[in-house]
Amino acid sequence: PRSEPAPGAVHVPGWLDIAAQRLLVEACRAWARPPAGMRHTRLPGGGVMSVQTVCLGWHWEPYRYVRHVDGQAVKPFPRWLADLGRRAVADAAVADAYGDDGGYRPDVALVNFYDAAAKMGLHQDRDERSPAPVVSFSLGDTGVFRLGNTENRGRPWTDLELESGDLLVFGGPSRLAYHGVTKILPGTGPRGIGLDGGRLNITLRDSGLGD
Ligand code: MD3
Ligand code: FE
Repeated sequence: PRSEPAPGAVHVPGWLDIAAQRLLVEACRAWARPPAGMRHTRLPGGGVMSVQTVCLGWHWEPYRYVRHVDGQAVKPFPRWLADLGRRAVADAAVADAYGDDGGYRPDVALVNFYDAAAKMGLHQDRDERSPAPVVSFSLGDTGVFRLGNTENRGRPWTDLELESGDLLVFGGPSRLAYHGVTKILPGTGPRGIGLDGGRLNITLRDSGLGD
């Protein structure tokens, strides 16, 4: 089952089976540990995000990518995660924006953890210097995801529930759409993936910064 909630945005429910979800949760647990572990991102305006984030490959420091956080090197972006992202883009059949020479080559992952009260306001992801798609994997409790338009934070938007195991790929015209997470539905995640409450989301991106 595949749906296209907006041009270039592809949703594949249940793309990750329970075994794959369990492996990703286990990987997130290791990535979350210090040094350069999971934290609430501080915004330049003084706010603090309710979501907690750990970055691989490059660290997202609003609003740019850097290699270090608190003086510690960012954890590496593993090859197996790039391979998973390539399979995801191929299965979703979204143009990878690289032409025919090898496919999607992400070098950054942002891992977001949402407790029952966490939200993410509508925003655009404009800090990557590449037109390549963003790949998102959802794990644990269901999140209500709002996909807006490319012009502003207002309507039209489409709300969709992202469940554990779902794949979303944002390419083409959707790449610069406003989007956010309006709420988490506690107690909806599956048993057996090693996540006891809350929602994890992993996004893969190409920073466009090279090595
Ligand atoms: C649509 N994360 O980390 S993932 C983010 O569920 C972020 O944690 C949300 O937005 C989360 O920046 C949403 C889905 C997603 C990610 C990137 C997009 C949707 C997108 C970029 C463009 C359009
Ligand atoms: Fe985003």
